[in-house]
Amino acid sequence: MVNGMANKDDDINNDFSDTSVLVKKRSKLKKPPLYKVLLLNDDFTPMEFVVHVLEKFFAIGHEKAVQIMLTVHKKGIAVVGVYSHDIAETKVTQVMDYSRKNQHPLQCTMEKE
Ligand code: TYC
Repeated sequence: MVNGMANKDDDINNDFSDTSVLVKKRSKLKKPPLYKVLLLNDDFTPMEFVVHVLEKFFAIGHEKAVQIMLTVHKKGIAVVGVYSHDIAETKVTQVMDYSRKNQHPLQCTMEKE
């Protein structure tokens, strides 16, 4: 109360003693899309090099790296990680550049989840 006068809003608007229900609006913010980074098999890249790549660029431990490499070797392709667009793009570029530098034909791609 100011100057001995009641603010009309206190009575009219700031009063939830009626039967109204407050419903929280659903957020309209969308989650950013995620991208799978995929490793492809070929007949020439050494198995040890693929394991090394998985350890170096994807922070995957040795045993898990061997397991993923063998999945690609047997099935032709495997997901090695899921990331935001820019991180996935960076991983693909790092693998492709490093493989080319070491003269291996290893292929890495990304696709929207
Ligand atoms: N197939 C390869 C070999 O027999 C090994 C390999 C595994 C290559 C996974 C690529 O993404 C790959 N040497």
